[in-house]
Amino acid sequence: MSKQRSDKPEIKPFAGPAGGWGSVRSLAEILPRERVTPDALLQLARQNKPHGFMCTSCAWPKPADHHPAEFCEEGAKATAWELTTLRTTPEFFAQHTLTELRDWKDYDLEQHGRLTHPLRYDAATDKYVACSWEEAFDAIGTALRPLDPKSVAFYSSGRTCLEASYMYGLMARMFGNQNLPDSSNMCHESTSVGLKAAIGVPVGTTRLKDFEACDAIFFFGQNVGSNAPRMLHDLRSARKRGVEIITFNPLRERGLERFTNPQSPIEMLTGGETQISTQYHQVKAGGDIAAMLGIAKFVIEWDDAALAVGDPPVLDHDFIAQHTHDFRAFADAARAAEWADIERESGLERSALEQAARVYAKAKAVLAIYGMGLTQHVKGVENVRMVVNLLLLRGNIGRPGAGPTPVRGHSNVQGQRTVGITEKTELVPVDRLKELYGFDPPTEKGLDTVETCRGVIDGSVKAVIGLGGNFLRAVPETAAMEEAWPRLDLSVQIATKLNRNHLFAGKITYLLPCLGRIEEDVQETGPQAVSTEDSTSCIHGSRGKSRPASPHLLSEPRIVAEIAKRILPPNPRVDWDNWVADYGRIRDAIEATYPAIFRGYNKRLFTPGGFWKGNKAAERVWQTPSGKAEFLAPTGLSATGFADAEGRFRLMTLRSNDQFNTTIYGYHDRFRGVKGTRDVLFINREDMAATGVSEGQIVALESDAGDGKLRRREGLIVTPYDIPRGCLGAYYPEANVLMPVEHHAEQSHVPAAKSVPVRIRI
Ligand SMILES: Nc1nc2c(c(=O)[nH]1)N[C@H]1C(S)=C(S)[C@@H](COP(=O)(O)OP(=O)(O)OC[C@H]3O[C@@H](n4cnc5c(=O)[nH]c(N)nc54)[C@H](O)[C@@H]3O)O[C@H]1N2
Ligand SMILES: Nc1nc2c(c(=O)[nH]1)N[C@H]1C(S)=C(S)[C@@H](COP(=O)(O)OP(=O)(O)OC[C@H]3O[C@@H](n4cnc5c(=O)[nH]c(N)nc54)[C@H](O)[C@@H]3O)O[C@H]1N2
Ligand SMILES: [Mo]
Repeated sequence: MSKQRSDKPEIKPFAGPAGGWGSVRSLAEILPRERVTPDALLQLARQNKPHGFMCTSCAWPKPADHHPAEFCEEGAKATAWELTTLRTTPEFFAQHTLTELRDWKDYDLEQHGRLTHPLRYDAATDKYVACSWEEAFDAIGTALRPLDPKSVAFYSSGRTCLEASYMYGLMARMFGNQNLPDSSNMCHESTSVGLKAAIGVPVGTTRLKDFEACDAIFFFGQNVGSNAPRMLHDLRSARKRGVEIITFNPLRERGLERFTNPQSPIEMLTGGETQISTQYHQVKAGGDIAAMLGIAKFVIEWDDAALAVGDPPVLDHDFIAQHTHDFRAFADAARAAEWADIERESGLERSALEQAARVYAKAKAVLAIYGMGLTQHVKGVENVRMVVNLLLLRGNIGRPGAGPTPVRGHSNVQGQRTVGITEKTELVPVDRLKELYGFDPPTEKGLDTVETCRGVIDGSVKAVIGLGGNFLRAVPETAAMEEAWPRLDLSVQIATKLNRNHLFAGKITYLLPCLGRIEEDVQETGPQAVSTEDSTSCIHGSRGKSRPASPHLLSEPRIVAEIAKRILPPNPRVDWDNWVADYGRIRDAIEATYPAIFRGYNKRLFTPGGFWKGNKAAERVWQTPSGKAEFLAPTGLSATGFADAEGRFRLMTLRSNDQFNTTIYGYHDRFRGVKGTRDVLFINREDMAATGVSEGQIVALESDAGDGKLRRREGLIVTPYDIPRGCLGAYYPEANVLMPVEHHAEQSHVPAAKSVPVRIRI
């Protein structure tokens, strides 16, 4: 029996600002729903502060001079979600088969509360049953040892701390593979690939202090009000200084329009609010290459004209000559681009792009902030390269207030890549690992997320271990993946709450419950701290103090160590137990592996604001083959990777304001005015008329990938919305069934979740 929501769906425009009383009311709903104890309120006061714990929600940096309450609505929801007093116990599993639970919604599964015991799947009864940790680890070891290492994938989600991530990557390599797919593969991998090729580092070059030095911000495809709300404070202060914020987003996201600071009594009481964007351009999904090329075209042609008459140049020619490569090819491509093509592909008028270009040409220091709206396209890497092209034109990298600022997702997703969670050999200090641990690390490229999906479907992947996350729900092609999953020899999931991935068993299946980051983690030498890296490469210590949800939980480092001991031959140079007894020793090992980044790691662990790992591009040292920052002329104007056709739409799969990825906190997407349902199809009114559908009508979507496979999502409520023609919006992860595995970014393999070709079926 599927559980039902009590709320009746209600969809109507929301007039309020981001933040403000809406965020306070939302908290007043969430805290009682999670039935938290007063301890949770104490924990909230420790959130994102030195010696406190680092929020489990987004990766936005934590300032050294923190506010009294250094958390946002979403961060508080994440904390309450972990500290809930609700529990999912063996008694629960005795009452429900997995077949039955597969009819439950994502919300109902997680809302049932924290997992309390290690569990083994029993095929005879189709139920999970409690087991001992020893039994689980021994069985996992017995199942893994005989397998070809190449057929095993070690997935991880970006929340896992640096310590557990380092051990996990090392375990995989000692086992004999680099099959380390992670959530980053679905997220900012286009950044890691694009920025590395363009400026020699895989991460953004800016820090919080750059918000104080910029005079313009270009903002592409990131929904700050829902997904990184603490940044609203930085944007608000920038606006108060008169900084122009030029936004490109198909949707008018409320956080990008206006914000009332919930921490300012005056703003709260007077209804004061800050306008965030000074220009708002509703670019078509996949239209950013065209939009950025249009801006570049203006700036380059103004420069041509200025030089012709001896006026001061518009471009930074000294910077371009000294620091960049291939400018000419890019500039020629911009000059040659036709306005008709730019307007058609971006969905924006030339005059609108001219307005944006004027701001760019005038600004002395420009930040370019972006998120999934750029990375999750077939041309996602080119989107990122276009951001760099634009910045390079006026030397906007490597000086105060300027630079690319990708907004990372999970709280330690960037850090995982730093400490070896990667399928790519060139990102790993292979010689150092060999020297430290006396083994030959594999050099054959491992499987990323898309390749793991292919492998699960074609049967070449035989075992998947999941360190956090909800792999089966977050990936594309969810129907085929769910069908293939039971063919796995082994499925092991390490998690805090029950999710849909856990409802699909392999031949041998274990569900292992772990401590969350906010909980006290006591090992042999006493309470332990862990660490994470934020979006701006600052590394923070984090100490959990809350009482664990169950006495049977183990920490992630401990679980990894126990599996490692069962699958690897003894190695005197890696004493897993010794590491787990004192996480400071894991940090010493990380420092020994990456001495330049982690110098004095344990000593600097609780530096207010985190300690910075450094960034060569920020110093204008370009670690690229040419030794310079690379311009790249785009190969086309559209990022979608497919042609437009009659009746074919570009579907953007979106997050609501009431979810963290596949974790659904509730059914209230406040900023978009949707309450009580997630079965929404956002569509332009003119497209409704053209398709012959009416408001409130229930329709289906079918994928239109042209590969002959039927992929269908039923039951969507037609919802007229301010969205460019030809584009649709629906919520992730429910829409993932429509995404072909092969519809991914070239080079980075990020599933192209922001322009999925679909048709409406009535
Ligand atoms: N509360 C909360 N916080 C989160 C998350 C969460 O689910 N909930 N998830 C975390 C994670 S892992 C990540 S990666 C980040 C995700 O945070 P975001 O990067 O904000 O990702 P999305 O919510 O998918 O939204 C992308 C935005 O891009 C816009 N967009 C879509 N297509 C295009 C396009 O072609 N061009 C442009 N210019 N814009 C486009 C959409 O309208 C939307 O506003 O947030 C992190 N923080
Ligand atoms: N269509 C579409 N698909 C997408 C996206 C999109 O925009 N559109 N976004 C992509 C992106 S950016 C990302 S990052 C991925 C997200 O993919 P994942 O990172 O795999 O998914 P999450 O939903 O973040 O994982 C939630 C689960 O993590 C577990 N968990 C929570 N806290 C802990 C903990 O402390 N330890 C452990 N071990 N487990 C914990 C809980 O059991 C919870 O159910 O999805 C991607 N998929
Ligand atoms: Mo993400």
